[in-house]
Amino acid sequence: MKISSDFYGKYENKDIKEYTLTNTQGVSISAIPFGAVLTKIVTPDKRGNRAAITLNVDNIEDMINYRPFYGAVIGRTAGRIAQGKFQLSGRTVHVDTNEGGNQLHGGPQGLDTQLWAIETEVEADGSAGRLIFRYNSPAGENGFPGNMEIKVTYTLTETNDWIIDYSASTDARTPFNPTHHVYFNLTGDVSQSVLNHELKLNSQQFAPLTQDNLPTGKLENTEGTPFDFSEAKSVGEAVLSAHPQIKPLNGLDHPFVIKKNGKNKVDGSLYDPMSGREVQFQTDRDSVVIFTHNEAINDFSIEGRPVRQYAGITLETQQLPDALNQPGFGNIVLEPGETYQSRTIYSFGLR
Ligand code: G6D
Repeated sequence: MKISSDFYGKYENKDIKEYTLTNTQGVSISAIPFGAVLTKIVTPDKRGNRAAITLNVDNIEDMINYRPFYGAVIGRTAGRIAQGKFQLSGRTVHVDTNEGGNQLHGGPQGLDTQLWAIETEVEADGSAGRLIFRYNSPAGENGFPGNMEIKVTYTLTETNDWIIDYSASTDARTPFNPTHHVYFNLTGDVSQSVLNHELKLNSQQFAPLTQDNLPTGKLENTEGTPFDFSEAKSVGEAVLSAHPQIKPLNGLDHPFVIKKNGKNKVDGSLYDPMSGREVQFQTDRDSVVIFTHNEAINDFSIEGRPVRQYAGITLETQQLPDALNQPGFGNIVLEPGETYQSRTIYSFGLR
């Protein structure tokens, strides 16, 4: 395991470095302290050709100006909070809104817009390397109560696992439901779409959305619908369907409830038959939001090329979005004295 660092860009007059962990299998992950943004994952395909398998902007300016969330840590709460409000300890909390009167992905100054402290570490036996990010989010930031200490660790192992560990504490009751917004494109070429990727999910229920992309609060069975990924099938088969939950969005942007099948079991996988690359994931969270990058983007380019529709797909593990306002979606409130802890593992392989 090797760690290297290089100049990436400037933020508020500070030099921002990009840190890269590279294992002896030719897999590497890179990230920067701004937003704890994962700037690249490189893996070999079945012919041994290494290429980036994630969707990432080219520079910090595009991250700041357009905030596409590519590769960023999302929080304090992932997804949307309806009307930017919720009940907590018997009162209504109003948080800062940033999308049509709702709060999206932690608000206008979400965790993806903050400068994190970074430390690096390599296991003495070389079996793993770590990028450790820390950020203290003050009470009132984006309208949330509680001073929070947040730590996110990216570990790359010699067995090709990328492990994301989140831990956090607060000095006042506050919601916390972070996720990671990595987009995968396993072709290694972002000018290709992900529609031929095969997705498998250990899920039998999804959360339908309102017109504002908020969960309606219901959970529906996937069986017999395009949302059924219990057997691997192409992303395109779902995305291009005429289903009333899919057609208006031009694709998927839906939470899937993960059916728990014990510890250390795979919760889902994404496979690209052309390159042979596969990503399997496992998580201790209850759901995964699958977003298929349903629009082309003209605001910025990647390596000089426009960003096409379906350029990537997310596997955003989290508790169900808008849980604060949806009875039955679970409790995401962190108590003072408690330590929040969660883990998601993405494992890279070939078939
Ligand atoms: C998330 O669910 C949301 C999308 O609606 C949003 O557009 C994207 O992040 C940036 O996955």
